[in-house]
Amino acid sequence: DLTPSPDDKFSFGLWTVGWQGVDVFGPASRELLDPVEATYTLAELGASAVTLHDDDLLPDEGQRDATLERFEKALSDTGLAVEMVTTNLFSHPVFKEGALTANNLQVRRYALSKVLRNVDLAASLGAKTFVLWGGREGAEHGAGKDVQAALDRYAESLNLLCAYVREQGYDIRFALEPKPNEPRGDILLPTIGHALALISELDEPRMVGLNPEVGHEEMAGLNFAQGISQALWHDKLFHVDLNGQHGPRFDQDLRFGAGNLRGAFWTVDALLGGGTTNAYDGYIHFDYKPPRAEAMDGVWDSARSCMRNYLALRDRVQAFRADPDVHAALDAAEVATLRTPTLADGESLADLRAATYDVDGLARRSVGMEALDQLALEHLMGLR
Ligand code: GLT
Ligand code: MN
Ligand code: MN
Ligand code: MN
Repeated sequence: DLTPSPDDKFSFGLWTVGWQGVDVFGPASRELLDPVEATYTLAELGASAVTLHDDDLLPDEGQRDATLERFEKALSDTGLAVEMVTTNLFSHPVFKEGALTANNLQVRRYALSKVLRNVDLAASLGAKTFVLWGGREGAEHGAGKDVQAALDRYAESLNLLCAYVREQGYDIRFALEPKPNEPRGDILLPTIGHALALISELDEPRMVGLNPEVGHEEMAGLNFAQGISQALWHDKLFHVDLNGQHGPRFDQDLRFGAGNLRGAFWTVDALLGGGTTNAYDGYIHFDYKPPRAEAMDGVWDSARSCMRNYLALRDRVQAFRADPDVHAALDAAEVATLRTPTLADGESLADLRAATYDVDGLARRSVGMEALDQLALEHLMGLR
């Protein structure tokens, strides 16, 4: 059944369907979408939650209370949750040279104050995840950015934010979203791996995890399914941004399933645990941009398709994992054998060194990977 249900925990950024199509070459191609209207429509389509930047919902300080009241009514009318909140630290020209890691001290202080205010909003809306995407944290030039100082300031901000959340008693964790480039020429924390390494240097690493985005890792030529599997292994997959991308080029933010469809199959498999019991249990969050050429009908079609494609792929992945031929192929490929420690209990390295190995026979052995992968493709193509 490809109809979204609350158990599927589908979630959309208000900025996704709300994107007006402004790009580097032209102005908006669509009217402004009222975020409260968007919330009602997303609920009708089958979403369980929405996410937002401060500025998506509350661009106008004078309207703040009135808009919040309308939005909270929409949440209670629809039963939708706000599961994640994030801060716009990239649109306003004040952030043109960075936000939390800008060279300018006043900009950094302003950025941190904007985040703090938004953490309070997140707590009041019940969001448990707070995303930080540092699109403007980076550089186009060499000497203009002291990268080591910038990382000190990134860590400082995160440490202050964690301490603040703890002091306030908020039930919130932070999730860093890596991206290699765009809008900055080179962004700090460009990949999952870079972000994981920074987290391990923080005062309270347990409060900070990741919000990886499919397209961002693929822009860097990386395998998203492998990346989020490593994040799961570190217990750091706090959240996810699903979308589509055609290889290394500008950030396309296609609807989920478009672009690298085979990658999307393995992404869903990885979220479900990739044959292990360590699965992702958060919201299935879509962060995409309805193409600029579409009118509003196309916007809602693309939102529907994100969920439909996820459900279709989940169905294919589950059929693949349940197929007895796949089980046999997994055995032939010795996939489960990798779970056996290399040195057995009670053995010493001397035992391992003293053993004899049939090196030529091992070099000639079958690995069965093509047969296994073909089964996956056949499930993906609907041949099985
Ligand atoms: C922006 C960016 C996304 C981030 C959002 C969170 S904003 O649209 O392109 O990838 O997830 O700040
Ligand atoms: Mn994103
Ligand atoms: Mn993106
Ligand atoms: Mn995006």
